Amino acid sequence: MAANQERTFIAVKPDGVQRGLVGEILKRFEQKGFSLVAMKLKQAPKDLLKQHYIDHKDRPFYNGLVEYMSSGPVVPMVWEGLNVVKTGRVMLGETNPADSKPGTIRGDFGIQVRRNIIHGSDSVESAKKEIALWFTPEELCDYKSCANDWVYE
Ligand code: DAT
Ligand code: MG
Repeated sequence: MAANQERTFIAVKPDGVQRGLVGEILKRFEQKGFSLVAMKLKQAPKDLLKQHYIDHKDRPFYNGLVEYMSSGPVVPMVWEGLNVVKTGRVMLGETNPADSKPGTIRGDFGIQVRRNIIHGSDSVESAKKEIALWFTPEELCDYKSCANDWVYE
């Protein structure tokens, strides 16, 4: 796999959808130069959310997190590009919006950790797992953006 074909899983959470931030978030990833590989609007079943956050199953906030994530539709998506996992996390900000710098999504639009607007994979390995959990292979589009020749040298 070419380095600029790294993929990450990003999801606008129910608060981000309800607050009309989907377009803003798409805009930031598009303008950065990353390529959209897949996207949908989905009312996620609790089983899927429990699996998505399985690493947190023993944390006190796990049940509340699953409730929040199932409280409305989410917008799962897959973005592709050089170092997209790490750069995506930088664009999101810290887990707690209170610790997130202005200019990041959580820093610009959120206040509390339980309403932090957006999810992003924390490693290439977890991105692979999350993409497989939320999308079928057929839903992932393989194409080369015509902008790539200008985004990359
Ligand atoms: P991130 O979403 O930045 O990867 P995480 O994986 O540590 O953060 O936690 C997953 C989500 O759980 C996070 O986006 C919001 C929620 N969360 C994390 N820490 C929490 C806490 N102390 N209290 C309540 N919710 C928390
Ligand atoms: Mg995480």
